[in-house]
Amino acid sequence: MTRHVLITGGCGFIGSNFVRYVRAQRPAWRITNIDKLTEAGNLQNLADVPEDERYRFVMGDICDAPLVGRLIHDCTDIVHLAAETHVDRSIMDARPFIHSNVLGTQTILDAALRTFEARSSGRLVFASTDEVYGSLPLDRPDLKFTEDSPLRPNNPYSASKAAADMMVRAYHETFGLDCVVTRCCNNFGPNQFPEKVIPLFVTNLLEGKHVPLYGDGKNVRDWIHVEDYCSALLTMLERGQSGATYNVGANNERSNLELTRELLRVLGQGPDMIRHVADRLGHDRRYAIDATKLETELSWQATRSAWPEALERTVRWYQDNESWWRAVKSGVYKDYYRRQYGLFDEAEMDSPSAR
Ligand code: NAD
Ligand code: TDX
Repeated sequence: MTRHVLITGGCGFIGSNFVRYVRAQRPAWRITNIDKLTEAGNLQNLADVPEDERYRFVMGDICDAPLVGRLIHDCTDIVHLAAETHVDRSIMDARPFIHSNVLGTQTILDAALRTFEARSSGRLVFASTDEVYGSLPLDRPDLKFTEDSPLRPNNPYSASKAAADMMVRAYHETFGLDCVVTRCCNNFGPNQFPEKVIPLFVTNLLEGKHVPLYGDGKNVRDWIHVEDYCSALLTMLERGQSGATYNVGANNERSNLELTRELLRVLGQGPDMIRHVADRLGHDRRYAIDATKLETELSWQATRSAWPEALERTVRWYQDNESWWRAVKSGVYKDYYRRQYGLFDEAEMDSPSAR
């Protein structure tokens, strides 16, 4: 049977790259993409993907149980990426994070359970994050997160992802639902919403603006190119062990100051463009991923993440796609969607009769 994958959050950064990746790698597969088109979700990210028998877009909220049930009924598998994803926003208001990340995941799990159990087939791949492990100290470079590290989320975003991650585990353990959990490090690449550090800094520099570096700039992140994460997602969908959790990383740790200096170098600008600003509350010091399990059990390798090439390619993408990020930054697409579709009222979504 031809696979028909439900991708949630397919209009976001990773989702849109994954839609394109699956279409290129598995041309026979069908894809349905459900996305609510939040600030980070953008139909322009898939402007080059026509809707046809291989690809369908549905604007909707993953908390809408009847809609999600209908969509899953038509699908063979789910890659669940939809989420509120920006840590700073979660510090300002945690509620949407509980709605989409926790309630949304539970809605997907219940619908998957009903449909896949009745059919005795169907897999759910869930994008958790390395942030669920909390933070590592800067003075212990020997330490990395393994799949057995305790979950110690430190901000509302990572706490909501940890809750969802544990719900996925519980549905596997309790009901035997075929699930795979992936915990990946920081992604970079094309079509990333410019509230995340790399596209924010690159586009600010292209606009002649300063870049706001939080705190002392010594916080460390582990960077993977989004195409490598897409290949990991596909690998886990096809060959991951049911019930397993896999870390995904590319051994590419950099402090934020090192990252900023690298971006300034690529764009030919000087350190005077850095503005040291107040630190993020509860700012995790260091993330570092040990991806040995995925590499050895599933023979997966990161092949597109090495710096400086991968970072230079990414900067070039933003240079070549100025109209995309200028429109995103000015909110032009949001006005378009508001006219075209009408915006969802969160309260309405809690009601099963909403649709
Ligand atoms: P993103 O913010 O760019 O995209 C998220 C997408 O989900 C958007 O298109 C948004 O409209 C959609 N969405 C949000 N709430 C929804 C809802 N209730 N119903 C339907 N759609 C909804 O995020 P991203 O960076 O592409 O991340 C995708 C997934 O990967 C997330 O689950 C995130 O937690 C995880 N992840 C991201 C990274 C990273 O570095 N970007 C690293 C590890 C894990
Ligand atoms: O303006 C900024 N200045 C700054 O110094 C921003 C936006 C960020 N930073 C720092 C904070 C972090 O140490 O850069 C680092 C990266 O920040 P983000 O891009 O916000 O990513 P992070 O908080 O590390 O979380 C990301 O990786 C894990 C994604 O946003 C999550 O969705 C993913 O789960």
